[in-house]
Amino acid sequence: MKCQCKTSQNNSKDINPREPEDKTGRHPCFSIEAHQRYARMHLPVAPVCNISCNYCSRKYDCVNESRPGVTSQILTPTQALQKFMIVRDKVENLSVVGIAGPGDALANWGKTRKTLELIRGRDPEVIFCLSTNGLLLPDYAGELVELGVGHVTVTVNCLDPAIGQGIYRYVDYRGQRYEGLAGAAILIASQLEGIRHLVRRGVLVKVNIVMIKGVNDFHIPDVVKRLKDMHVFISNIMPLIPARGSAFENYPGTGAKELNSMRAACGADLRQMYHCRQCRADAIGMLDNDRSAEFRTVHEEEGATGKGAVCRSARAV
Ligand code: CLF
Ligand code: SF4
Repeated sequence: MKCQCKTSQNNSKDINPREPEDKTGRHPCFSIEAHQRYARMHLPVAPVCNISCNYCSRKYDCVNESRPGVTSQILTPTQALQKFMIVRDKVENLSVVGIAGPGDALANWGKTRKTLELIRGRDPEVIFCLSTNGLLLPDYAGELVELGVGHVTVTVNCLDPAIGQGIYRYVDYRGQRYEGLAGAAILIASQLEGIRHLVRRGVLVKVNIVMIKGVNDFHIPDVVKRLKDMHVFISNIMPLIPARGSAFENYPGTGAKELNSMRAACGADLRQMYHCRQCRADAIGMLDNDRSAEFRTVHEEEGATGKGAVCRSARAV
């Protein structure tokens, strides 16, 4: 999906992304206007995942590819802070720090929390954002609020475990692995409970939905209606990218036309995101101008996991 915007980093000279104003107005994913003015950075501190989505594949990184969830390196919280300080100095319109994998932010809670604490200690204004599959949201929603995470994305592909069993291979929960209906039911119940908790506490919630032809596409309008009733802020219906090596590798991808017509139909119920770029777990910059390559060597020289770290593809941030 090629962006048509004519924006560049240069139009950021007159803004201070760290001024305390309307935070959502400075969040490039939650606000269409903000995506033309502000930058975000992802810190890849969360390598592990606690579920297995059929559209996800663990691949080694390739410097030539830019796929969702992929990262060139995994950072420790201390390295993440160092990278943030470097990027903050160089990307003057940086407004958001997000944790978006390459696994699940909450499945790596110790590292995620430490990273947020370290950064907050150095920057009281930067907006915190986080994406998760939602399995552990009921456990950590309260702490997220206390840490000042005001924007959270949860990937909710369906509300019906019968559909979910075709999307999730397994769910690891409280020390046990669940497959099929049981796993999907646990995941969906956790997602909904977690979203309710966040909304009650004033967190803006975005829901990502991966549109998979013949699997959940017919069900998406019902999902969006339910999200509206739960006061979710925006939904982001994303195309399936059939990742090599994933269970869905031979499934048809979702075309732009059918994707946008689904978004338009669902737009009658809930605000829709049209400008998602399905970015990497180490993305840096404006959504249409990824600058992660500029900063990639920063920690490779200092002993971070480096190239070859486990990464995920086709994930839904
Ligand atoms: Fe990152 Fe996601 Fe926060 Fe944005 S991305 S954690 S909400 S700061 Fe944005 Fe990237 Fe799309 Fe995600 S364009 S994949 S929606
Ligand atoms: Fe985990 Fe995300 Fe991969 Fe799903 S897509 S298995 S939530 S890393």
